[in-house]
Amino acid sequence: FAGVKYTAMAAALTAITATAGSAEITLRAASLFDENHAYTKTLREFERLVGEAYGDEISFEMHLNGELGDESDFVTFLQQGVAIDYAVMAPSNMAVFAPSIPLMDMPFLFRDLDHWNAVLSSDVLKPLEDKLYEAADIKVIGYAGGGTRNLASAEPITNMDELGGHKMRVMGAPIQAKIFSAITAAPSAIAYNEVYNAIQTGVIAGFENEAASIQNLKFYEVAPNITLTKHAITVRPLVMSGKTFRKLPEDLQAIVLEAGLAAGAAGREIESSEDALKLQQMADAGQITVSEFAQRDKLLELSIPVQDAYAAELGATDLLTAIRAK
Ligand code: MAV
Repeated sequence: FAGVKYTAMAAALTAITATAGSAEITLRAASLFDENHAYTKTLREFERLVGEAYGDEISFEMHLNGELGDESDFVTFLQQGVAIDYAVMAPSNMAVFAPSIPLMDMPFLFRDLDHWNAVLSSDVLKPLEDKLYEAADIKVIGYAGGGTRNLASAEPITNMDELGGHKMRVMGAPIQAKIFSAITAAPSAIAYNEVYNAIQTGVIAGFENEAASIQNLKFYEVAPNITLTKHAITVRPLVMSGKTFRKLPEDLQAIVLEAGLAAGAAGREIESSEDALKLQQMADAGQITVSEFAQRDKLLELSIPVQDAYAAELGATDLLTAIRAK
């Protein structure tokens, strides 16, 4: 991995290049996935919209398939203003730089897709965006996401008994580990690009993820049991490095903000509308076995006090109340 980072850093030195006769500004993005994933489609839509509005003086580069590492690498790049200029990111993978940002994707935050939609089409998350910009110099320019996260495991996990002590990977934010501990699992934070191997070698027994990513990265090969805990509907900010954003001409900044909102909305539409279909495709192909979780209400009951305590610790109790009230 050190090699990857070194190359990425070197590439960064050629960041915004000016060459007579060619595009003057190059914006670089990274995706964990190939062209079929909703995140990559979101990023492509952003390219299309910005390109259309700004013309020939801009070009784009995209690093696919996790070529530049995973989101914990991307967030460092964005914070430092090197290697990439924008990406779609899980808030829980930005916790190192902004401890409050994972509030927007903590498990059991949204009741359903309508609630999630109401939150994302309001400005209730703005205080968290401001904190991210202040603490990490990363600017939210739109929101993608819309996948429902479920448990994926080597063996079936269908009730509280089977969940007790279940060794599973969670994202790096402490609130993720706290909630999965509260629901009695045994979580550990492992880098996303090590999850497949960790399950294959038995270091962990499973993880949790949404259909689009399970399908794109073939996680079903090692974790074919999907339990419909439906514990999260993903909120995935489309973010730009503040260092990049401030260097852009003003007219381009306005275009970027508008394109970010629109590309995010398009991405949400794609991922949320394809979610059930992707689960079905994997089930039909014999790649996964889908089970209900017998006591989902219990999971919710165990999680709420942990959410409350986290919000209180951040001084964000009013914000959590406002999100719940949407
Ligand atoms: C899924 O691939 C996405 O939600 C992505 O944004 C996350 O980083 C990843 O899961 C993860 O669990 O880290």
